[in-house]
Amino acid sequence: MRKLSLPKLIAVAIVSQIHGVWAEYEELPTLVVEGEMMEPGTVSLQPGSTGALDAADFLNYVPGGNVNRNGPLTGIAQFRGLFGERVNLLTNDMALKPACTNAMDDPASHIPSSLFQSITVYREVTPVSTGLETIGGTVQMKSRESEFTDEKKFSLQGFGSAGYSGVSNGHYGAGLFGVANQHFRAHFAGSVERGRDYRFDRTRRVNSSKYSRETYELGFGLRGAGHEFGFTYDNKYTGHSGTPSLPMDILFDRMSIYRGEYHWDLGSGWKLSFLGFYQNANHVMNNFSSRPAPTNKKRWREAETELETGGYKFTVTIPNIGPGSLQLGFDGDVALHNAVIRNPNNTAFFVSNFEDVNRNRYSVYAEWRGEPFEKFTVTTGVRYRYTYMDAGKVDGTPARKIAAAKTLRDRFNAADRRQDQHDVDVGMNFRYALRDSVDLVLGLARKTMAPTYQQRYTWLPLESTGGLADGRVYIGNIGLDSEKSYEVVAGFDLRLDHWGDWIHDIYFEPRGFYRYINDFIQGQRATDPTVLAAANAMLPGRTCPNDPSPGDNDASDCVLQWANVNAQLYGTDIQAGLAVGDHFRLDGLLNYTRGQKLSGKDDNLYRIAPLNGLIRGTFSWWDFSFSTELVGALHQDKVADYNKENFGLECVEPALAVSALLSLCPRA
Ligand SMILES: [Cu+2]
Repeated sequence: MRKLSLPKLIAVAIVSQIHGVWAEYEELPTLVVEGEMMEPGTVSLQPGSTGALDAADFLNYVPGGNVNRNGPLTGIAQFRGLFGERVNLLTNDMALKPACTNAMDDPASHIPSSLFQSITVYREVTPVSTGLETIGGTVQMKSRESEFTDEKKFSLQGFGSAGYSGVSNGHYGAGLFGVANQHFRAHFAGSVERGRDYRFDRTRRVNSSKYSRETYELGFGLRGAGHEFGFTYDNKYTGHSGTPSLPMDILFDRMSIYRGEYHWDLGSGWKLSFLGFYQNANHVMNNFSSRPAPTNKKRWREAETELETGGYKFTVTIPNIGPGSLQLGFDGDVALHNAVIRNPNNTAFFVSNFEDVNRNRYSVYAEWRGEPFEKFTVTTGVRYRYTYMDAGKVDGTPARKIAAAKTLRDRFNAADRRQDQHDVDVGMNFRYALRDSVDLVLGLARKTMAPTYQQRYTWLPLESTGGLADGRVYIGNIGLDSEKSYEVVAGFDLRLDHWGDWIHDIYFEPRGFYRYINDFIQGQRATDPTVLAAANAMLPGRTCPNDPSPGDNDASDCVLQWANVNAQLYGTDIQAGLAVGDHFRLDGLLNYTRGQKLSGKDDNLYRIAPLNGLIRGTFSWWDFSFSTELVGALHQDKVADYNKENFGLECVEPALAVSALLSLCPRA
């Protein structure tokens, strides 16, 4: 945080986009990134000014990271090939959830980029202490807030930023105003973002890709005599915003988040900590306000979803347990989901998509960190988690008119919908300093994840998939088992101060990973005749992307049912860089992931990012810095057959883009 007498800072971002063929991206993110090592094995980026719309874009700047983008304000985190809820995404330490059944309001996009502070990922095995379910790693995102100072005297803190992007005629403004001294801090922050449909080739536009969002946040903190307390209230309103790869667009999304934390430093290494949050959200999406409405008025749909959730985490750190310290934790997280689908042209029509669905998790863990031998550090943890899930009885117009849909409803209502899951996670990381400039690293883990509520409780074949965007309809499977992942990560960190007279600050940090997932949950072609009959009656003439027999009035190849299969993922991610002379540096990333289904018919996993990388050159002089980037991705031909993924190929043509940013910052 820069301390200014008033928000004097005006950040001017000149974004020049020379070439943008990567249709999946509305704007190419352009930013100045300062890489910073937090602790060995973690990467944290702290961007300066940026042309990126939301925090999800910063995932492209961490090794192994990627974004599944379904709209300008809808990005879903992908890390080493796993995405969505498998990635434990934390926003200011909270596991926020989307209210939307298709994750239109995914937490990866929660923080507007102008209020974004940092993103952190773990490059070895993600420690079990970082979250309840960390099968796909933990991504920690932080927003800007007021900070304590070292002085008695109060000082003002501030920050302001504004920008414009040409492709969508978009503009944003954001600011933070705060006061703080050594014992007290308080702030108000807010942002506004607006943009029209993304245009390309002069006359063409992506329908619908406009966006509109307003946020504000109030926060304060107290500190003294080893105690620290903090509270924030965060409000977000998203208006008409497009999600072109999903069947509907956002009409609105209203979200409130309350967060409290307390830390007590008892001295000599003893620490107590508590974090609690409460989130509620109300969301409506439809298929007729932002995109061309279906000509058949019977096909108009509007869905309203509600979310109420909260979580807590107690930790105690005990020093001197052997040559290290032990952290014990107790955490819980409860969520209640409701969703109903309607047709504004027929007030009698309804489908209770999800009715009082609970997904509650309660967990305890122990994690030890220490240095048992010289130059050899270990982090090792074990976590037990109990997951409780249940759903209320459902109904809907199709179940009153279609015999097969009635059977599905009655079957669902008669089933034992309550499910209890007991799972154990283990994670271990070893780091050995082979030489002053070389660390060897090794991580081993077993991680688990209980099914999502969509995977269990989608009772009619519908496109409620948490944002898969594959154009298929899915039916749930109440009896699904938890996923079990067995993971190994290995690599090294090479760091050299100097190489010759000119080259310095050199780093080269590759990692290789392999993961076998037992009971991996994905869609399989539905075979249940009742499900297929219901789909045919509900969706007459339904075709889906790459339907092998379009127009045959047979929905069966568009209907998938969630199932446990076995899968493996492996790959590598590398980050490297060096500085030349006093003013120039080069940094780069390279990511490769391969995902395969192993049980049944051979297949690739869905939506795995292709081989991709970036190279960034930065020229700094006085307080100016100028960066230019080269972003590239290869064609992805290892696509999933179960949902005929080759439909999306034109979105991953080889892309080459150069972007530039000039940022002007005052001396700190
Ligand atoms: Cu939605």
